[in-house]
Amino acid sequence: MPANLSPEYKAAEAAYRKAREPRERLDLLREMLRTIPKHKGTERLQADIKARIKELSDEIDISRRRGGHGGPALVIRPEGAAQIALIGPPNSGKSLLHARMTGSGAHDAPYPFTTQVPQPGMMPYEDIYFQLVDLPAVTSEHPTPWLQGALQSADAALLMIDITEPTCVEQLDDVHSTLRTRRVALSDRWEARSTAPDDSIDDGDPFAVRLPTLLLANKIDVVTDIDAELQALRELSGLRYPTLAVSATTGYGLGKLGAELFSRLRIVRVYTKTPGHASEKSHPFTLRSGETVRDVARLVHKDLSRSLRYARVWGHAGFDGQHVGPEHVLVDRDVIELHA
Ligand SMILES: Nc1nc2c(ncn2[C@@H]2O[C@H](COP(=O)(O)OP(=O)(O)OP(=O)(O)O)[C@@H](O)[C@H]2O)c(=O)[nH]1
Ligand SMILES: [Mg+2]
Repeated sequence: MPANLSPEYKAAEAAYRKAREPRERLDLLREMLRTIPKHKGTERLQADIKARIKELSDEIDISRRRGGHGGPALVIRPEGAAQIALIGPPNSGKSLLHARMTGSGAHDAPYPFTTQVPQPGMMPYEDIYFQLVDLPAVTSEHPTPWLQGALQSADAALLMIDITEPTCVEQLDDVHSTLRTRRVALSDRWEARSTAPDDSIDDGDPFAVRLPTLLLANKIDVVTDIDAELQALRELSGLRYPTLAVSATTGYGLGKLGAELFSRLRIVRVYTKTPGHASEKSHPFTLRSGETVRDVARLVHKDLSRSLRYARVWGHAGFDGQHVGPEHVLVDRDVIELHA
């Protein structure tokens, strides 16, 4: 991390790291370029920012043009409680899983490189949705230039492998090294995303992507001794990702996927109500653990987060309509009434 970065620049960079919407990210990149102190020590970072601005505006442009002509987009706008990227070697079953969990009709086929563009779909879990994004295979044989851009908005990854594939460990190595060249790191740690402005994770590289990852050992329907197979995979690969044994064909293990994502991402559902009315019980806002009344207000409307005075909360933590301030931390299933 270059020395002497101004507080203004650091704030822009922190906002960029937090932002998920492609257009908002582009604005924040421009803000970073505007505020970065222009001296020798920041030349590399300035060049990186310029390159990223170019890349992202191209991506947005291509998406717009393809979208405009009925074609698919390369940058997927996040929707639902979290955006989850489906990644893995060719032919591992990503598209079949996607089709099964989202009803997307994603095309699967018994040969590699079937999927060429990202395909979003919504996977229901209780009263919320996760957005699953099906992606082309990750492999050094057939690199996808826009992959890093597509992964920048993801909250987590499902790393899907075909456990019956004899070269599965080599495939995993290849996935990791291919991602590394794109500055994408998969992580077995799911701790909360940091929002501290001067937190220098990723060695100060604002463009590195770090995705908490759940390994899906797929095609388990073909395996006789599941435990032995998973154990062998762990020993041979040395990987420590949390793992689910699944079958995209039979559905085995997939009933656990939603709950797994919900708890690992520490999703918090909050229901809003207007004074004198029952709460809107079917459409929660989704937050992450640690977020506050003000964060809900921001989701309802940008202006509301500024004019917010207090909220009343009903919930499981013993709250029964108590008044709380904007910085009050909410828990899952809280019902709140916002007062501006
Ligand atoms: N037996 C079995 N076959 C599966 C399972 N999941 C997927 N398949 C088959 O594996 C093949 C590849 O599935 P896809 O979903 O196209 O795989 P993909 O990972 O999307 O492949 P690419 O898009 O080419 O990277 C298809 O013939 C699927 O029917 C599974 O759980 N069990
Ligand atoms: Mg596919």
